[in-house]
Amino acid sequence: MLRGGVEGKLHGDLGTLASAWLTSYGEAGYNEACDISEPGDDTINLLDFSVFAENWLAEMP
Ligand SMILES: [Ca+2]
Repeated sequence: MLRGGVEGKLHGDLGTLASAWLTSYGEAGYNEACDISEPGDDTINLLDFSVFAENWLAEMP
């Protein structure tokens, strides 16, 4: 599975994260681009939201 860094992933798209929320690899709705926690764990959960929120706040002016 490809794993990029956080850069370029989920750029401020909360809806994308929400639609994949609490899914795991292979499940309907799973979106690998949302697995942004490091290391990735093939599940979209609070760890990913935490990374997302940090990036989101970091981008605010
Ligand atoms: Ca994850």
